[in-house]
Amino acid sequence: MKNGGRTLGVAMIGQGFMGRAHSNAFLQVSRFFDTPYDLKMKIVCGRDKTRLEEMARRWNWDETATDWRAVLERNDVDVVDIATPNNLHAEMAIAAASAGKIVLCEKPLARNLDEATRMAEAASKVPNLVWFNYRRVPAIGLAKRIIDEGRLGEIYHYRANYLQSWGADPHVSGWRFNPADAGSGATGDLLAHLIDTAQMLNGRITRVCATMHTFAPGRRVDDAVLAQSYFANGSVATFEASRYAIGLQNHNSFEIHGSKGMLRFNLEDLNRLHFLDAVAPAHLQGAADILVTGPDHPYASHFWPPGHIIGYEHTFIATLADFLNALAKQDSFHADFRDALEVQKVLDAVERSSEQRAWVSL
Ligand code: NAI
Ligand code: SOE
Repeated sequence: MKNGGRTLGVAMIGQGFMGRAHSNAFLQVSRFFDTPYDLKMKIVCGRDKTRLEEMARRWNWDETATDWRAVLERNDVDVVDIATPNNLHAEMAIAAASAGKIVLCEKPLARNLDEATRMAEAASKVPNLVWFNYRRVPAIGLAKRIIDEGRLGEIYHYRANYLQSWGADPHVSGWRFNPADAGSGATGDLLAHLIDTAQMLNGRITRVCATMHTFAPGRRVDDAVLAQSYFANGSVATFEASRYAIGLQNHNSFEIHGSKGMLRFNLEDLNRLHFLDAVAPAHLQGAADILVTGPDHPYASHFWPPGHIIGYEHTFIATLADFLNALAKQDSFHADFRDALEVQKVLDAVERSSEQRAWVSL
């Protein structure tokens, strides 16, 4: 923390995968970044008291609670972080925003467009963040810089895949397979990330034509989704997200082709970005394999010396650091609830397109 910073009391709801990733970010942010606030990890909130106490001990939370509504009434809680299944995001975020708290929420923002619209409206009155953490992968930040510098020229193709395989296990279960809890399957879970990254890098999506598919007999959410799209800048896209991509575990990737070059990224090798400069002399052309750990790369000065690679958890730390700095300066922060609402509009169009077997305009 920089001298003279204010203290923010944090309460986090949810003690699963994201509960751990966020706890780590709250703990680490001021170790890697100068932050304008001192974060106090006040309360971790969930349903299982025994597991909560173990979680609090391990991750340094002061207290535990099983009633998240009571937590919102506390004056020593300034920030409410929502890391629960998708069905709880709307109720919790709207209540937290109505209580005047700073609201952080996991993706997808909601189960559907109606919930997302109400959430964005409620959160418009308070500082807010959505954990689209892949925006803070340094290589994706560098991709954004390369595009903004005009080094790809006119964009022709945007191609992105989020390919996992755990859904193909016939014994797998949990809230992600219940439409009432999750909203959708691969669409809300994985395509949401692809759309957020795509709209950040390449602008607004204007039309989609999609197919959602379920492989597992009796399963009520989609296992895979395929979508063709147009962007406002005239480029065309294909997106594919699957939980049945046997052989791949967390293959979140994109390739972008423009008149002056190409970019290629894969989260399973997250420290690297491939860039082909098509303006270079023909005999020198070939994709450069850039190790995005500095110097002069996003976040590099905050983590380790050049060549000392970072991991998944750093994307949450960097997201939080950017948010706190924007909050102190009263700057806008992205991705916020409005950005996530724009993602939800695309997901809604994807669902309608798949149902109607037709192109849908946004
Ligand atoms: P999880 O199943 O590991 O954890 C969910 C937690 O919510 C559990 O601790 C559960 O006890 C708690 N919970 C459920 N109902 C509750 C209630 N009524 N009150 C309080 N706590 C309750 O799920 P995971 O993977 O952590 O996912 C949570 C959210 O994070 C989802 O929205 C998911 O889409 C998102 N997510 C985002 C990721 C990212 O890349 N940004 C990665 C993984 C998940
Ligand atoms: C599971 O499919 C999951 O954990 C998603 O919920 C996350 O959003 C994604 O980042 C990784 O995979």
